[in-house]
Amino acid sequence: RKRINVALVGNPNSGKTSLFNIASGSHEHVGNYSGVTVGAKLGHMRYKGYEFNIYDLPGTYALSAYTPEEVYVRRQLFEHTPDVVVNVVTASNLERNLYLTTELIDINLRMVVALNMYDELQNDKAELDYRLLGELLGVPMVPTVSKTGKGIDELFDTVIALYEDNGQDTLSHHIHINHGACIEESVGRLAAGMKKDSSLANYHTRYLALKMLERDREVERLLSSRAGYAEWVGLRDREVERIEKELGEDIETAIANEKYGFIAGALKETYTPGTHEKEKTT
Ligand code: GDP
Ligand code: MG
Ligand code: K
Repeated sequence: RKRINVALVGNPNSGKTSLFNIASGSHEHVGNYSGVTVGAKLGHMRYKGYEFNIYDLPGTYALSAYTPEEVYVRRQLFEHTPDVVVNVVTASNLERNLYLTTELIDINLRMVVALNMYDELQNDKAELDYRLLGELLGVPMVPTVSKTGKGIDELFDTVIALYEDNGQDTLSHHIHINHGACIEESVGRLAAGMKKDSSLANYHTRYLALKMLERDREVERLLSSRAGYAEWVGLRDREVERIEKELGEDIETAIANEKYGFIAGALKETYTPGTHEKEKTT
């Protein structure tokens, strides 16, 4: 029996625990509550001859290293690399939820997006060409309703397909979120140096370069023992200065804005707001 490790990653209240419960037959508490210790719940499921270990990770809006949740989720993704990440997003609030998706794309893990609360999107008469959105982001997308179990089979069919798709990547195509010429130039320069370091062969250097630009403490710690570190820090400082001067905003804002711009562009092509949002804007 093949065992597939699946990590549920998503914003708070996107329906991760509901999905976890319905898939694994668990009865974890669902809904708004805070103050619980940061940790993962492990559940099990059997489906189509596979054994799934499902990890319900804490909710996060991003993968920077600011909150305990963010640090925890990142460590889980890097140190216990799941076979497949299920990014649970709220389909009725894509603009915000897809930010985390772009950060997950930067890490370059095998991933499927569960477009959860799809019932709310449909009730609102909004329209989403999720196949095209998935193509634009390079990630397969499956509509789900965790409360009722709708779409869960399709979701795990996709998990299996991704798992079995060893190296062929016919379902996903590993796009890079384009952060604009100014930032991409710096990413390229930093990544080029890191690529020469064979001890980083298992890492996605593009991601490390991006996080170096953001002055990410966890990535700095990871790189600090490498021979090239002092050189990379020097290069990073010069590149950050150049970017901030050119774009007129601080580096983190600049990178976040490019991500939001990418999302807005993709949604413009694929999403038609429903009655609720139209009322709001007229
Ligand atoms: P988590 O914070 O990501 O673990 O989210 P929860 O599983 O706790 O769900 C948050 C709230 O959304 C709960 O009230 C759920 O009942 C509700 N919910 C979860 N999935 C769906 C869904 O697909 N559709 C709808 N309408 N509500 C959902
Ligand atoms: Mg939860
Ligand atoms: K919750």
